[in-house]
Amino acid sequence: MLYPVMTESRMLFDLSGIWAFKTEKDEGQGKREQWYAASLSECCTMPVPASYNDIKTSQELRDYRGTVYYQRKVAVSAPMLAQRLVLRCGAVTHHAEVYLNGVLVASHKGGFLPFEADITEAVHAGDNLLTIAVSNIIDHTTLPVGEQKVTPAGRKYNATNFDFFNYAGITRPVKLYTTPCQYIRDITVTSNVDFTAGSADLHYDVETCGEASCHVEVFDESGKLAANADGKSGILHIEHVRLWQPLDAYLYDIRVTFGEDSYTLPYGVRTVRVDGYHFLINERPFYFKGYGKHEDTYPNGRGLNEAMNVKDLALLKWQGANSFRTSHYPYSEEMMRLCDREGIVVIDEVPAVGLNFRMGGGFFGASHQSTFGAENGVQTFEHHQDVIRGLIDRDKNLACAVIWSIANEPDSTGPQAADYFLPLFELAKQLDPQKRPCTLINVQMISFEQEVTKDVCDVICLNRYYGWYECGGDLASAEKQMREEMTKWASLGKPIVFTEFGADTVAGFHDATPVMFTEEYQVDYYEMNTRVFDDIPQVQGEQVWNFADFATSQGVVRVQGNKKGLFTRDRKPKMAAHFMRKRWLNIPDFNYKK
Ligand code: GCB
Repeated sequence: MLYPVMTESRMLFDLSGIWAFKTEKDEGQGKREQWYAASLSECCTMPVPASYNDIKTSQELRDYRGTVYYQRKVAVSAPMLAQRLVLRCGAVTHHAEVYLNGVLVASHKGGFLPFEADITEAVHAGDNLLTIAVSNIIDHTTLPVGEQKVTPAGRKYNATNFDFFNYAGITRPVKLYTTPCQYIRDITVTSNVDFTAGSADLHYDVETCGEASCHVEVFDESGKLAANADGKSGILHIEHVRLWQPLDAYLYDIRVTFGEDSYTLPYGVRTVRVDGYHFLINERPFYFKGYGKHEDTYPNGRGLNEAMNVKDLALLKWQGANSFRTSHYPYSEEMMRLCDREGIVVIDEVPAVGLNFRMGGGFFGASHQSTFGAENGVQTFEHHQDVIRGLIDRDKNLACAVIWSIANEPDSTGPQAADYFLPLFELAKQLDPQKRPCTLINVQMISFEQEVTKDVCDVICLNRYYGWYECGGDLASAEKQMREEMTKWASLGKPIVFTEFGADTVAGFHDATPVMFTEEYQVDYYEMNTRVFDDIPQVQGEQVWNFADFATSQGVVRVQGNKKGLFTRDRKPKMAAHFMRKRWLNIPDFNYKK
């Protein structure tokens, strides 16, 4: 799916701004009263994009469960009507119904991927009424997974089966764009690099609608033509290719012309593959240094915050890091394009979190029950396939995306789990034109012996909390146990990346002896963990949990949110941020472990 851009043939309108907003008094009220058919009455203001939860002050809105309505007028001019007109939502969390002039033009399930609707026939000149109904309901059929529950006081609520606040709303930009009626629908590019000759062959494939001739040109960053070809698919040969490298990004512009339509795709040329226990980027062993993150800022919630995205990457570079994981859902296209431009390496994750009723349920709010059981278990398989399709379709051309993560910490043990996950790995492999490595993020509770995906994971990704959930406050025992477990994983001979390890730390808590929750303990925790990593050749990366403190649902294990950040929620470094900075500045991006 192409990201909407302005070209000489395409107009682009960003509908970000203040929209009218209204919550329902009881379930289904909006539909019953057809709120989408006329201007909303008794509504309030709401920014788009943003999660709505923290924008006002009431607990009612913060903890709202159900459907809300967003509305605005969209003035359409004659030049827009002369073309094909598309409405595109970057992400609406978690379900959207989009109405134009009272008519349903799109509905979409899943809160973290884009969708669009051709509205050429549905608009007219002048003002059009655009309404988006947004539901935040999570249950056994959604990703992430949740459960519908009722408080003792009788309030229905979303019980999350995951450790982040269930932010909702129109969280990414809503845009209108035009194309000629014969248009470019999609572009797919893969590359073969000849490292000896210093050249590359880019295989391209243009999906179009209509009949016209197709021409493709590649420009380097100075605007010089590097290659060109005719036809909807073919090969573009680039001499003296400049590769996209971690922290040294280089993006070519691939300009496709099809009849009257044109589209420019930024594209980084790089290769990625696993060789033994090395993770090779451009044939050199890469060492992952970085974080699990969240899209989480105040008061935007999960709403796109481009200033913070740029800031976060600046802090990442300041720390000597080179990568992060999009835990636990696909991040905005804007962030991914930024990573492509800045050379940040990304483990790209689908929103498959909470698939672990048997073990996680009670901890975050949902119930303990059989994860894949026919009656009460997750019913997400089809949707899981959809989000894998959607993510690969969206990010397939990005150089920054180097691994697909199929799920975070699922109940990946037993034959039912194998039946569920193995086909998903196959699907990702089959869909990805670049055939990137795939992984599943293993939770500490699923042992080496139990893990059913370890043979199909190209990279072993482990979330481990030795010294926190396991042997908290006793780092000597934690270290002993961790070393014992690691001998098993190392025996696989595959690259191992620690995708989570961390300790809750309240900024400003100090003690002369390292006590849990103090900044001193967080430093000691990281010191112990990284000492173990350094002793194991197969460990090819470390991503701390978490980049910054973040919002969660309330509970006795969370102190105004999860406090495992190296940075506070407003991005001030804790002592451990300086510790990791010192460490990472001394670890090269390539060839750390021979
Ligand atoms: C995990 C989860 C992550 C939590 C983290 C924690 O294993 O993957 O979502 O936030 O632990 O802090 O407990």
